[in-house]
Amino acid sequence: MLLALILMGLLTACRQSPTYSGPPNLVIHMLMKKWAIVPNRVVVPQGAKVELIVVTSDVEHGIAVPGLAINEPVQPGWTTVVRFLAQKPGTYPMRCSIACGRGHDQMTGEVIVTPSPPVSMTPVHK
Ligand SMILES: [Cu+2]
Repeated sequence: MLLALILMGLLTACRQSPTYSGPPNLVIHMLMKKWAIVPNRVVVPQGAKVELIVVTSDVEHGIAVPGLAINEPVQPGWTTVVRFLAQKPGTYPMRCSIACGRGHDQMTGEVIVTPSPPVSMTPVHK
């Protein structure tokens, strides 16, 4: 049983998106429900350490952002925490990854990573 848990942990770690150490600097709460992702547009600046805290208000859904290597189940009664480093500017389509019923295909959105300001405008933290 313990071994199974360890193996599951390893498998989870292997398919995670680029993560980071320390606390996030952006925490975004998200709700999945029949049949929407709220908010369906998440805008983060390049370089941000992002934490998505995702819950469902009805059945099991899945939060997937293939371009950021994110795909995690979101189960009733549980909170799914997804961490990623917003490395590359762009628009990343987001969708539900678990067939949840009639309106499953409507459960879409996007994560937008906006370019960071020019180097000269970036505050220096050393
Ligand atoms: Cu779904």
